[in-house]
Amino acid sequence: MPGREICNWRDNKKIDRSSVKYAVVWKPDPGLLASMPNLEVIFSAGAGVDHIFEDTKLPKNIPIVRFVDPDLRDRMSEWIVLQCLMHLRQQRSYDRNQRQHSWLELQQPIASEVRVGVMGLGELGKDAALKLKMMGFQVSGWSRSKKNIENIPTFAGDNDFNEFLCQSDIIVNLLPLTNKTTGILSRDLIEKLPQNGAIKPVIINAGRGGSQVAADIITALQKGILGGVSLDVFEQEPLSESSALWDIENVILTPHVAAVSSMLALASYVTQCIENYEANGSLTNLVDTKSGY
Ligand code: NDP
Ligand code: OXD
Repeated sequence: MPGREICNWRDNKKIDRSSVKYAVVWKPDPGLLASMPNLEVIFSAGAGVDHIFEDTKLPKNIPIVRFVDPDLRDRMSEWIVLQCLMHLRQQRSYDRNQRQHSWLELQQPIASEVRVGVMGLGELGKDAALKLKMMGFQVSGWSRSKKNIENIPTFAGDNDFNEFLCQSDIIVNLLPLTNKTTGILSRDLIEKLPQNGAIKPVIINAGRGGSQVAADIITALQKGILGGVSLDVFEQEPLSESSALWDIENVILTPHVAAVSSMLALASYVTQCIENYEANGSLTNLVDTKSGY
């Protein structure tokens, strides 16, 4: 953005705070945004905005814009499809067998025998659902408001939740972290997943760690109620070295990298948003502070 001063807060904390009009943030220091009296727009450097709402001094009435971009979407769908295939094709078992030099064929369902339920049908969930469908999985989705997606049955709200869970062998969580979604991946949910599917129930979480109850997941894995999990996000990040999750068979862990924001894509997105805002006052992908996403 030629002619405009751009500061990295971490490098230059002496910056005149009253000169800041736009802030692009990821886990901002509490109170930092409130100390900028002329701030007009807050941009989240990621799709999620829970990291902004954690600031108890967050100024009210300043619009918050989420990061929505094909680059982020495609990265997330790559990770989700990969995880579904890892569990479908029992890749962890083949890895173990390889280490033991064991030539052993495992019984193999095909994707069309496996039902995947995607929680959250927003920018990321919808794309993941469509790409899983393309791979042959039986895909359905659940969101707050009802969606119409071709060839994908959809469920909405609390009333449909149990019906949605009962027909999902693999649960993919792409919900934002809000009051309503905190702890949703719990024993209660796990017990509703079918035990008679082509594979044992699997949970895949790339939404937020606060949505999963790790202790319930660990117990369900140990009891064989869950067949496996893939977790990219954790209530506490980095995940504690002492967490039992690291060593459980068929647990796939990644360090919050399912879809990392590309700085190039983010810069070009924010530039475009600021240009539109200054040209006609309009902002897209605005966060609804009431619902928290
Ligand atoms: P969106 O806001 O576009 O979509 C959110 C979806 O969740 C919507 O379909 C919404 O329903 C649904 N939803 C929200 N609350 C509820 C609820 N209480 N019950 C049912 N459905 C609900 O978000 P994105 O798709 O862009 O991103 C989703 C999340 O993914 C982010 O918030 C972030 O936490 C996570 N993320 C993780 C990354 C990683 O690397 N691990 C990277 C990027 C994002 P409705 O459509 O009706 O509003
Ligand atoms: C995001 C993230 O919200 O990377 O974009 O978690």
